[in-house]
Amino acid sequence: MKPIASKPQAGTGIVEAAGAQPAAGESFAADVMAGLSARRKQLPPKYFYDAAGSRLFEEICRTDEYYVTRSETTLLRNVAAEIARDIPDGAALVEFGSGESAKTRLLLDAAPQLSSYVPIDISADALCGASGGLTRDYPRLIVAPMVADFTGHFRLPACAEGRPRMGFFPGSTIGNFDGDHAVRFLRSARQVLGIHAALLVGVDLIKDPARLIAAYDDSLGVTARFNKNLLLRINRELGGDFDPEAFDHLALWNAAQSRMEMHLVSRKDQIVNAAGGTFAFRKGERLHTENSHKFSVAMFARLAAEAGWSAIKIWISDAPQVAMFRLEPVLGGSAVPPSEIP
Ligand code: AVI
Repeated sequence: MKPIASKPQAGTGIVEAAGAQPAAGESFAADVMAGLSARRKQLPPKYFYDAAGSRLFEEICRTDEYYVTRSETTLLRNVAAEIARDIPDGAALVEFGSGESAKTRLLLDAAPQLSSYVPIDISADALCGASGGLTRDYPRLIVAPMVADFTGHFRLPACAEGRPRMGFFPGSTIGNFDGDHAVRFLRSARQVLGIHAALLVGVDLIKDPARLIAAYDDSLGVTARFNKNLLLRINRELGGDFDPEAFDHLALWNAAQSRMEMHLVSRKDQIVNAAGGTFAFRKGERLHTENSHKFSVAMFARLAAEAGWSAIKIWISDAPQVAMFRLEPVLGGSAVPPSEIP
C-alpha cells in the first residue's frame, strides 16, 4: 500500500491521514451488503463504534462483569514506572486507536521524558475531546492527534520524526482482529514505528469460560444493547428496518478458536431491508458480530514473532488476568525465543 499524505483539519490541530480510501458511509453500506448476503451472516465489529456505541462501550467498561478495563488499568498503574524506565529521553508516544486516551495518562505521568504524543483514531470527535485536556494538563508535551484508520499504513507527524518511538495499543483490541489481521496490524505498526521502536500491547488472557461469558453477557444487559446498537446504526445510517427486539444477544466461548464470540440470533423467520438490499433471516439464524480472541502468553508471543516483533517483557495482572507485552522489532534474532516463553 502506498504511504498516505497528511492534511490538517481546519481549526482543530488534528491531522487527517488522506488517501484513496472509500468514504466511511460507502464502506459501511458495502460491508453490510456483503455481510448480510453471506451464507453465514456477519458484520465487522468496527461498526459498533458510532457515538451511541462508543457510549455503550464506556458503560460496558463500568459493569461488574467486564474486567478487562479494570484489570489493565490497575496493571498499568502498578508497572508504569517500570515501563517508563525503558523509554528514552525525547521519545514520541504513538497510540493506536486512542479513543479518550484514558490509560495514556498513567504513562504520561510516569514518563515526563516523552517529548510528544501522537493519538491516532478514526473518530475526530474522540481525538478533539481527549487532546484539549492533555494539552492543558501536560503543557511541555507536543500533542499531535491524527485521524486515521490505525490498521492501515500512514506517515507519522513531524514531531515523531527522528525520535525513538513507543507504540501503545492497550485494551485488548488486538483480540478483535481475525485470522492474520492481527499479524498484518502488528507488521504495519512495525513499519509505521520504524526499527528504533518498542510497542506496548494489552492482551486478554484465557480464563474460565464462565467468567468470559459473564463479561460479554452482563446482568444489566449493557453488552446486549451494545450488540443491538449495530442494527439501530444500520437503521439510522443505511435506511434499514431492523427490529432489535426480534433478535437475541448471544455470547459464547469458542474453545477451538480460543475466542469469545458475539452473535445476534433471529427470534423468528423475518425479512429485513437495509443498505438497498433485502435479507431473509430464519428463526434461530445467527448474525456474527464480534470475535474477541483470548491468548496464553506463548500464543501471543508467537503471533508477535510472526509479525517481526520479539516479546521483551511481559507483565500480568492479578485475576481476572490480562497481560501487557513490551515488544521490540526483531533485528536478526529474538531476545526471548517464543518457544521458551511459558
Ligand atoms: C474493544 N474490545 C477490546 C472489546 C472486547 O472485549 O472485545 C469490545 C467488547 N465487546 C463486548 N464487550 C466489549
